[in-house]
Amino acid sequence: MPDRNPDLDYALRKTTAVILAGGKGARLHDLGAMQAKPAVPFGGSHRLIDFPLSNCINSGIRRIGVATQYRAQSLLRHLNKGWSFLHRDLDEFIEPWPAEQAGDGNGWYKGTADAVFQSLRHLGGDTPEHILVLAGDHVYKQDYRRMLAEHIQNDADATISCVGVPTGKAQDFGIVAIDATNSVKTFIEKPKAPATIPGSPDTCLASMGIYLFKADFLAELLYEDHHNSASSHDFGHDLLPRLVGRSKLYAHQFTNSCRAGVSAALPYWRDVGTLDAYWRACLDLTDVHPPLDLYDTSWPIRTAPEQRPAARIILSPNSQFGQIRNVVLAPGAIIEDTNLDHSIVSADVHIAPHCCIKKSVLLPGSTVGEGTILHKTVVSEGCTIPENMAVGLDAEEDKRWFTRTADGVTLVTPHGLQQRMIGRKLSAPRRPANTAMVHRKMDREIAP
Ligand code: ADQ
Ligand code: ADP
Repeated sequence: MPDRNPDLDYALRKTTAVILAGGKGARLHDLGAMQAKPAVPFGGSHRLIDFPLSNCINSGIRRIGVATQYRAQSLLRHLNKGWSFLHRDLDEFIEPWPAEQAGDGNGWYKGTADAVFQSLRHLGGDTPEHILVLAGDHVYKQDYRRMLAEHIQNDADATISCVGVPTGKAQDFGIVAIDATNSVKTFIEKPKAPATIPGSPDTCLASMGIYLFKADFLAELLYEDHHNSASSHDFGHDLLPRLVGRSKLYAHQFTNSCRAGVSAALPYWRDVGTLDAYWRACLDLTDVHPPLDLYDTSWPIRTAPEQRPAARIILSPNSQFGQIRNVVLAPGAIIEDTNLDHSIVSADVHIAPHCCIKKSVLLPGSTVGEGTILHKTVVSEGCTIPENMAVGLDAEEDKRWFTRTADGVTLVTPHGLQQRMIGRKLSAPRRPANTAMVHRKMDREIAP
C-alpha cells in the first residue's frame, strides 16, 4: 500500500469513479436476462457491484457514479440498501447515473464510451481532475491508489490497468504491448494473433477494462468520439487504439490480488461476463486456500446488510447423508441430511433431505426438493427445484429445458423449470426416480 502522501490524498479527492453497469449481460444467459449483470449475486452474500464499490471506498475514492440502464431495478435497490452512506453535503456520493432521454438527441448508452460521455452531465458541481472508469462485473481486490500514483508520476493522459492472461484467452480482451517505461505501444481489441509478453510466449498483457483519465483530456476525447459517426463509442474498440502514438497512454500492471502468503504470486482478477467464468469464480471460493480472500479485514468487501438468522445444518440420527466439504454457507440457509461438496449455498436457500450437490452454486431464495442431484449447476434466484430431479448428469436432458455451456455448466431458472414441468406432463408419466439408484449413478459418474 502506498505511504501516506498529501499529494495523493488530494488527487484522490479530485477523482470521480464511473462504474459501467449498463451492459446487457447476454453472455451470462438467463442469469443476466433477469437483472443487470452487476446485480448478480456472488459468493453467498454479495453482488458483483460490491467489488468495484468496495475497492473505491477502500482506496479512498468517495465520488462514484454508477452508469445504469438495462434492468436496473435490483441494482438500484441494492445501492439504496447498502451503499447510501455517503453525503453530497460532504462532497461525497455513490449515485446511480441512469441513461435518460435528455431531449438533446441522446438516449440509451450506445457503448461504454458513450455511457461515460452521457454520464458527465451528472457530475453537477463536482469538478474532478481524474476520472476512473470501472466495470461492474469484475471480481477482484484492487487498490486504485497504486494506479493513480503511477498515472500522476507519468503525467499520463490515460492509464490502463493490465494483467497477464494466457495467450489462449487473448481473444476476450484488449491486448497491449508496452515498452520498459510502461508506455503503451499497441492496443488491439480482442485480437486473433495477440502480442505476447517478451520472454513469456504463453502470456499476453490484457486490459482489465479499468481506465484512469485526466478529466479534461477525457471530456475532449469523448466529445470528439460523440461526433464521429464511424465510431461504435466503445473504449476498447474505438478510443484506446486511437490514443496509441498520439497521447500519453500508459499501462499499470496489476500484480497481486490476494493476502500475502496465500497464492500471493497470482494476481486474481476475473471478468465474470460469461456463465462459465462466473461459475468458475464462484467455485474458486470453495478452494481450501481461496485465491480471493473475502475474510481479509484489511480490505473488506462490503455489501447490503440483510436481516437474517444464522444458517442451520440439520442431521437426523444415523443419517447416511451429511457429508459437507468445502462449502460457502450464507445466513438464512437451511440444509437437512444432505451431501454438499464444493458448492455455494446463498442466503435463504432451503435444501430438503437426501440431496447430493456438487460443484454447484445455489443463488438466494432457491429451494431444492428431496432426493435431488445437482452437479456443475447454477440455480438462479427463487427457483423451486422439485423432488428427485437430477441436473448435470445427462447433457441431452439438461439441454431440453436449460442453458448448458460448452464446459458443461447448467443454468436452472424458474422459466426452464416451468417448461420442464409442462413438457413432462405432456409426455408419458415417469416413475419417481429411485434416490438410492440415482446416487449410485452420481458416485460413478462424478466421483472426485
Ligand atoms: P468487454 O468485457 O467485452 O471488454 P463490455 O462487455 O462491452 O466489454 O463491457 C464492459 C463493461 O461496461 C461491463 O461492465 C458492461 O456491463 C458495461 N457496459 C457495456 N455496455 C454498456 C453501456 N452501453 N452502458 C453502460 N455500461 C455498459 C472490455 C474491454 C476490453 C477489456 C475487457 C476486460 O473492451 O479491452 O480487456 O473489458 O474485461
Ligand atoms: P495484501 O496483499 O497483504 O492484502 P497489500 O497492501 O499488498 O496487502 O494490498 C492491499 C490491497 O491492494 C489488496 O487487496 C490487493 O488486492 C491490492 N493490490 C495489490 N497489488 C496491487 C497492484 N499492483 N495494483 C493495485 N492493487 C493492488
